Amino acid sequence: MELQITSVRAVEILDSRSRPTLAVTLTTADGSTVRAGVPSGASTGTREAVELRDGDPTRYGGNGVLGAVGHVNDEINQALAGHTFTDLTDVDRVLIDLDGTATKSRLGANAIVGVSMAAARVFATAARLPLWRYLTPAGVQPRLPVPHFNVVNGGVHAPNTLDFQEFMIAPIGAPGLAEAVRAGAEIYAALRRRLGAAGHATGLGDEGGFAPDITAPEDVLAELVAAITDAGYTPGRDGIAIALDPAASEFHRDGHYHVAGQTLTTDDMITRYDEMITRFPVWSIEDGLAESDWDGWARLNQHLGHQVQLVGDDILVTNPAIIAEAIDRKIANSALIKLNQIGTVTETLDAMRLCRQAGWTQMVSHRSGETEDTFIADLATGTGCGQLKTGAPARGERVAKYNRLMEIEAHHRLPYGPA
Ligand code: 2PG
Ligand code: MG
Repeated sequence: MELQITSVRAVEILDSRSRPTLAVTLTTADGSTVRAGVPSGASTGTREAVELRDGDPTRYGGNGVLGAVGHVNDEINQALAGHTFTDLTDVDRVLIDLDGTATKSRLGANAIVGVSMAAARVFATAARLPLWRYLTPAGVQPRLPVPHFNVVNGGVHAPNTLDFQEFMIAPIGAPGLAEAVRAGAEIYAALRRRLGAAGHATGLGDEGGFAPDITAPEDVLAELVAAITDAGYTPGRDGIAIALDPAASEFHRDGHYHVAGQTLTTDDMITRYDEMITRFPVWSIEDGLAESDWDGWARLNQHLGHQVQLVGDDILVTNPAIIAEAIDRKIANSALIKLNQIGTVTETLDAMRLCRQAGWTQMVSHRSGETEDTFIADLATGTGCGQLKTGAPARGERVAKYNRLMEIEAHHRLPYGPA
């Protein structure tokens, strides 16, 4: 299919944390106009593609993105407008070459990923396909992903005493997506009642989960199991499982892990996780160790990889080269997938293909700073990876993605569940 781009434009908008980000609009000669909103993380991996910020202290505390917006409107628009493309990979290739750096630091990964997402949308529109269908690789069965609802927030996502960043509930045993969303919302309501009754604040963290002043991760896990039961569901892989994202790089200092007032070694952490998965229905642990602790990750995977999913986020940053090395060194069995960590849709799909070929699972993910864009719901469905995390079943920018999944399910007959 041939498609002529006529213009690419960006404007500065706000994300869900009130920080500037980009909205990109792309138009084609046949009259299509599509839009993409760019997400932004807080607990970022050091090897992520570079998010370009202005650093001008007189605007948004230095967080403005007018430079990145300017790159879209000038250089990127000049490189794409008036040109004909046959494929998304051609557009992404132009973007990567135009930037010319390994980390997309010149034009900004935030500028590039917005254009790449918009380009994917416009190719889907031209092919008269839903976005998820356009993103489906040859030979892959699309499926509706298990939503991972982040119902308790800590770490850098909430101003509370909790060191672990994310506690998620995953309705693996639900009969379908809409029933999974219902379970998530009902358990979220049950958890609010429990926390309120125990005298905890029920204000929300960045991803819409509650942010109580609980310190020990095990105490949160006990509350989750109780809330699942209160809401009438069964804790466990046949019903509602639990997933963790401790985001351990954030509490790793001087070679040690600092959790709930304790100073722990890598092997102490592995023992702690071992005890947690014995006591609680935890099926997935993301960033259980720090991104610098590759040897620790290998031991963790050796010890627990046959029992739980061990997801690399900060350590892998959706980067195909790093994922290839991680597969080789057997340091995990799953990758978190975030478009803006690598900066183009094509490279994101490459990362997911590598995982599939190695027998690794994948979980598509939002960022803690989000827009109302629902691209990742289609990405998770189209690639058939079976897992999506996009916050609590609350707050518009999170709910938009879950709502998109419910609409896809209502209009298409697709399987549900982990791949
Ligand atoms: C994570 C993400 C998303 P952030 O660590 O997995 O939940 O957080 O976007 O802040 O990196
Ligand atoms: Mg993470």
